[in-house]
Amino acid sequence: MSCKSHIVKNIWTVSSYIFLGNGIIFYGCSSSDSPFESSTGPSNTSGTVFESPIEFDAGENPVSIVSGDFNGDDESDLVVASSRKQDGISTTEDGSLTLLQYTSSSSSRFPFVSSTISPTTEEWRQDMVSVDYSGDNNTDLVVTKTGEDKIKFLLNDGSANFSDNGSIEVGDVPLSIISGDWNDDNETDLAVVNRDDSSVSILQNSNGVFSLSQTLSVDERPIRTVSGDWDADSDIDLAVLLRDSTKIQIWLNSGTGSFSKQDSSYSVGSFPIDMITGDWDCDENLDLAVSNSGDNTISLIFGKGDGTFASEVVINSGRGPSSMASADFNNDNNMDFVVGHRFLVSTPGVSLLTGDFSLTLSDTSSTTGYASSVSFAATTEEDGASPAEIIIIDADNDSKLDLLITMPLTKKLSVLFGKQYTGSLTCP
Ligand SMILES: [Ca+2]
Ligand SMILES: [Ca+2]
Ligand SMILES: [Ca+2]
Ligand SMILES: [Ca+2]
Repeated sequence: MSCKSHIVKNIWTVSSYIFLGNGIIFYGCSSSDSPFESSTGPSNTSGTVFESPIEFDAGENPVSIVSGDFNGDDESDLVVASSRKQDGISTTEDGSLTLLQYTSSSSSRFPFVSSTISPTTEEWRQDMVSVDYSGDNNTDLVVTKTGEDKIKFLLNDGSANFSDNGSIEVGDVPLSIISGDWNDDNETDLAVVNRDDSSVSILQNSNGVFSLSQTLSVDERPIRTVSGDWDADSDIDLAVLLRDSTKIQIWLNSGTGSFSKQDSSYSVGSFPIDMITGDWDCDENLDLAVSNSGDNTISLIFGKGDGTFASEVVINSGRGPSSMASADFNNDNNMDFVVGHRFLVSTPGVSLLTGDFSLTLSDTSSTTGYASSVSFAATTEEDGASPAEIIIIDADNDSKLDLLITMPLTKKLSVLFGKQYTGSLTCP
């Protein structure tokens, strides 16, 4: 189907649509960049495992979301970044940050008070991390200025007031960023995935000032990196997801924050979108999971604890899997997966970009260890809308795990309180 035959929801056409979900961008309309096409609409199942969505305004194009205690009251707050508008007209609303501060005096079940941090010029803030990089125990923000090939530092004064603390150049089109202490000096460092020059920039922190310590040269189109101690030698290693070669490269840390590429790489499915890490089977070896939007699967790649991984275990995810999050909802010491889905619903002449989300529960009687996924509505919108990023928290302290889902098309943060499962976020 040619691009021009699509009419995407509201005013966006596929050719101008820039999907800014969770570190991934769909540009233009080549077939490999188009969202998965489906003939049936999104799920309308709601109010069963999770309560029906409650939605809050979250900026012009909410994509990435982080939590952190930004005002020093020992409660977690949230920041949602509006990445870049989808109609091609840049304004200063691009790159705005919506700060949601936990407020104990609020009677709301979602007791967060919203305010907006606006940049002075339009910015493409594709991804961010919340971290105390300056060492004063206040949680700061580091955001990608993806259109300018830079990383921007926003320093927190301790009362959730953020000031511009400069920027640093990285590679071409920095799509995603993670933090960790690569050289074990108790200062938080950064790793930035640069999609268009196939590199990962390693930035080391010295007294709150960052410098480029290494540039990892990877295969084409890196889109995501995650960190963990893959070889159990107490330093933090990296895994890099490569979209075009559909594989994961492993980079082990020498202990000083210098990374070396391992000979073995690990295949994933077609058109991978997101990668997360965790210990899926609770054997104390960290594992990886990748959503493959081209073949509607999740690749589970189990770590052996020696820096190597087993070949992928493939589970079915339902159509157009993109963002992922994990927790043990059913308390069987195997992690379960929440997956955001996005797809075009195509009928003759018209396509709607939409989506939903799903829960895939562990099931020891299954050969893959997982039951079939069950889909739910992520929004109250009749046509659905495609989720960007998902985080799992217990927002109302009832021990049932809740979901926060950013919805760029509807400009909302969707909150779904857990109903059925008292779960845990990590292994026991
Ligand atoms: Ca460090
Ligand atoms: Ca290691
Ligand atoms: Ca494991
Ligand atoms: Ca489970």
